[in-house]
Amino acid sequence: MTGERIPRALTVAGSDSGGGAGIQADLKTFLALGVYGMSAITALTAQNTRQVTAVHEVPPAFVAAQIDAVVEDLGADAVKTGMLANAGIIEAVADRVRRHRVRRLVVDPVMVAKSGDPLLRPDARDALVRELLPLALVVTPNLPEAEVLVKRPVRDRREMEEAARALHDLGAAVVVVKGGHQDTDEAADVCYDGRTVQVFRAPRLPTRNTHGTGCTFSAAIAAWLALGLDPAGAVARAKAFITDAIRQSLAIGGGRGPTNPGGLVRPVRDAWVP
Ligand code: PXL
Repeated sequence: MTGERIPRALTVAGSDSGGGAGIQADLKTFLALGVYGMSAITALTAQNTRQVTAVHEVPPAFVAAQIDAVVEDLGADAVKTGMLANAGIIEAVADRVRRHRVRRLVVDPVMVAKSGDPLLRPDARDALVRELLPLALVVTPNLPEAEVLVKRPVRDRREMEEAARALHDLGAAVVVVKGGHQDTDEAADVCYDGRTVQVFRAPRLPTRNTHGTGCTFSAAIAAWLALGLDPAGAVARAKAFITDAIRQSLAIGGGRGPTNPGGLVRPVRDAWVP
């Protein structure tokens, strides 16, 4: 393949040394969906399935340099953001998104790891709302993140819909409030595009190995946008992809094991194993 026809996606996110979340999950997802993946790393986390033991934040100017390097040469059909760590990095990323006129931006407003460890400084929440939401084509908060962003409880379907409308009013074109943290038999996500509310449903799967779920989901949306789908089509297919990745999640490590975006790639390996 040459040039323009190769779909390319960039993740601007943190590194998870355990390989289950962050840029590692994103790049695996891009690969599984046939999209060329690139990364601008915002922070290093020393992390496993149990906990985050250390965080090393990258200077904002170096995050910007990574984005410039890849966008000015390789180009990006879609960009996603994950862990952004602090307000300085958020401002640098927003500046680059504006400067490079990134249109297909997926913002995953990452705040805490599955282990409960913080991934965004609390004083950076306002910067996320002010700087990045207005640039987002799609934003994908889970329930605790939605509550922080709209500053009120988000528990049931009605409150999810209200939060989606509020986040749309704050500037995000399409809002997906994810129902994974609900205590229901289904994992139902509420999607609002400024006109209609759509609900994307999947069965709740009986596993505790869901480390990396949000990263994999938002990366899959970015991949499908890079492949040319509209936001609703990208979200629908990403929902199916994350459900499969959770179904094939891996019971490794002593804590919450990772989702498996590579699950569908395994038949290729199996074909080569003697
Ligand atoms: O799932 C959120 C997330 C994002 N980015 C990094 C992470 C995690 C969760 O552990 O480690 C780097």
